[in-house]
Amino acid sequence: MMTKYSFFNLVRNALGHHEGWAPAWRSPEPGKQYDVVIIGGGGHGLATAYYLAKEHGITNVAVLEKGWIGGGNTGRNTTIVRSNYLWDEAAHLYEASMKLWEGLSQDLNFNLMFSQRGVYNLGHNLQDMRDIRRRVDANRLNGIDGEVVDGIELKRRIPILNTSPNSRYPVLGASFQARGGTARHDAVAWGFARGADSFGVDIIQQCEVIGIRQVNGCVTGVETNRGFIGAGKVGIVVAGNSSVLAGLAGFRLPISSHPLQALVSEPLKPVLDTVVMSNAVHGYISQSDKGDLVVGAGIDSFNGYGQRGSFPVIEGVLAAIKALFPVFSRVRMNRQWGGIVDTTPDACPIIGRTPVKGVYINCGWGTGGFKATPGSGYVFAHTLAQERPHSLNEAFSLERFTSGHLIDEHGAAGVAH
Ligand code: FAD
Ligand code: PYC
Repeated sequence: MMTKYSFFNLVRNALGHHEGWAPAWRSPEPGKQYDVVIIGGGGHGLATAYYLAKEHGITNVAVLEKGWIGGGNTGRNTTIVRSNYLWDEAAHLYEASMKLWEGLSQDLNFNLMFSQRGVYNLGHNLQDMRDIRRRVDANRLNGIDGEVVDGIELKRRIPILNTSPNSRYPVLGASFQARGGTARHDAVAWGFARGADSFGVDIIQQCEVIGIRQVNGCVTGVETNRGFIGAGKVGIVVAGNSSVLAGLAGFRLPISSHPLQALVSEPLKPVLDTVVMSNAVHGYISQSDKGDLVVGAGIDSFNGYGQRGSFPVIEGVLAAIKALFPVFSRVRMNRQWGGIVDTTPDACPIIGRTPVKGVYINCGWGTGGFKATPGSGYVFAHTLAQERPHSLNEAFSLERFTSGHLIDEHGAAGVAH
């Protein structure tokens, strides 16, 4: 809620005095010992800290971030939120997250600009349409909204979409999730950071974890570039850097790290009021509230930790978007960047304990974890606090890669990999 002080401060600053803003969270020096240390100040790590404090009363917590909060994939993604996954385990997890999104701005008292403008996943051939029908039916059985839209109706709803049968990528129809949409990514990091800080969580930026100390197979803390920090439990939430951190702790993960790129255009007048994705052409597009076209690509196929990708991928995605939306052919792109995504063999996350006692991991969200940010934090906080998984993340253990209980969500992943 806006206080009298913050209201007058807002007016004062709006009139030109850009000073006197109270910081939204503290910048404390690292403490000596915490009940829980979260490694990684992205949305998932910050959400975990927030729910640890809010839902479990665990506030002696530090979030350690090697750069700045939200500077990883959280601040680099194309912000698409949806919950239309095929299998029950994934559908339940992403839908729980969707329900949290629906009340999150109010819960955090922070405007996340969550906009349920709907998400279309295009079908380009008969097999795509059969898969779309199957996924929408499965979603509806799980109580998740979904609709199959044919080509004629699609053209009516999105007149600028090229549905000509002679186009390079003929469009036969799409799935549509009306409750899907977008949110402001930085605000998600900032909202969770402010919320966690208000409960007493220490958010420590410029603090890189360079070692995980253990005694007799049990974690005792982390080595950082700012010294040793003791911890009863450690949660690793570092997305593309997960294999590096697992290596420091002495175990291996079935993760491949790849660059994933995105671009934004110059701002345009409102022209596209929904989100359009095509897994087959490796491209997706929405228009931000500022007017920029937000365009994303498929992964670069090589592995790496550099937050940039290669030019042919940019060329490929822009050619695809131009074929789907000829009206954008003369739009100029303003910026391009890359993040590093942590992909697993079944395109599903890993959330749970590790071979090191007291060390827990939350990773493998790959190309699609932004939408899961609140749900992921919620279930990971439960797992850390209760030392056992929440029913929603039980199926997402690391052990599934040895037991064979995989959850193949390649079809519902927004970006093929
Ligand atoms: P991050 O935000 O990457 O946070 C991890 C943090 O850990 C980083 O800030 C990093 O600096 C820190 N860290 C790493 N190593 C250390 C260390 N040793 N010590 C301390 N800190 C460390 N998902 C969707 O659902 N919808 C989308 O539209 C979408 N589009 C995407 C587009 C692009 C271009 C990219 C790159 C990703 C996209 N994603 C999307 C995926 C999504 O961004 C991620 O799955 C999600 O943001 C991961 O959040 P996170 O908090 O786990 O990771
Ligand atoms: O998972 O919806 C998704 C997505 C969109 C763009 C990248 N990932």
